[in-house]
Amino acid sequence: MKVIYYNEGEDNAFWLAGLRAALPQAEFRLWLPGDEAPADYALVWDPPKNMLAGRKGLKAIVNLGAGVDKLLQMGDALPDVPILRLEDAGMAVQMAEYATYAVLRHFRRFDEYDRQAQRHEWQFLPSNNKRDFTVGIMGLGAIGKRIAQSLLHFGFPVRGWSRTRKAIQGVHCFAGTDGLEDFLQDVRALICVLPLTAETTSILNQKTFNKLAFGAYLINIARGKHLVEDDLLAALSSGRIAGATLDVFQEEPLPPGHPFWSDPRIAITPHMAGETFRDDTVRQVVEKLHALERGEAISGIVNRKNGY
Ligand code: NDP
Ligand code: OXD
Repeated sequence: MKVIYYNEGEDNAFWLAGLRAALPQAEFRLWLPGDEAPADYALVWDPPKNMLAGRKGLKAIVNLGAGVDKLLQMGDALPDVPILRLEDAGMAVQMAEYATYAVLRHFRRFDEYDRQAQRHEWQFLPSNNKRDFTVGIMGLGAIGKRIAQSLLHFGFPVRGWSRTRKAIQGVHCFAGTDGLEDFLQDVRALICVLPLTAETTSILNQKTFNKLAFGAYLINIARGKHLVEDDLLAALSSGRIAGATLDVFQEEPLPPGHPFWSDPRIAITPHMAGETFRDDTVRQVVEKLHALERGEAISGIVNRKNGY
């Protein structure tokens, strides 16, 4: 089995060593521009277009991440073979840690206590009532479900929204465009963990914010293009949104001088909510390659029409 590999921004020697150790019978090679030699599989994260465009003989493409938005931007240039994506692969627990921390920080008013402490002020603030503090999760896939479990553990009322209806114990589930308005109604903290598709682009906009409880909190850990950044700035000015924790941005790295940097109500992290750990990823990729070779049914196949 011949496998070409391209993993933007990662330590290739480290990753290739892990892949070769886990699947010694395969020939893994780092793809370099001009390499048109045959390959059965391509393992990729953010590959240059000419790695895959027009390539013949591939059996499948494996995306070394959860989101396939960048890959699918290649459109018809992508070979017409199955595209597989990572499912959890160690990311879900990290995303749950991140989202839960952000919800708790806002719920327990830690940012306000921090600001008081900076002013050497010792003062109790009225606590939020958990029963009224509904958390809404947009996206109930591998990651959204894990986030829901984590928040349920702390006793939050949890709502979830997906494209097709789900039944998850303890979670009030909503589905589809028709279910969006009811899902958003009175939500106090909104977490976005949707894939970026034609339907979900710019979904975090003024209309969405207006449906939430006044003074709601926003957590976007999906993609920057889900958020209309000017609408967030306006909602912060009016008080409709009290604050936000953002891991992803329209432009990454977030440009110097971007208004988000200087707004104390916005917590910023550099797209680190769910790191792609090598060993979890290698384990999952090897399982998927084995299943493909044996012609077995496999999960995590991207539906190109749906965009995820
Ligand atoms: P999944 O494909 O497992 O889940 C996606 C969820 O979104 C599903 O519940 C799906 O509904 C729902 N969904 C998709 N389209 C719509 C729509 N139009 N309306 C309502 N719901 C919709 O993805 P993952 O949970 O693995 O990952 C989600 C995203 O998180 C990734 O695409 C990526 O962009 C982002 N991510 C970010 C990371 C970071 O470090 N910041 C790390 C990892 C992922 P249904 O269940 O009906 O299919
Ligand atoms: C992913 C990511 O989609 O890291 O895997 O953003």
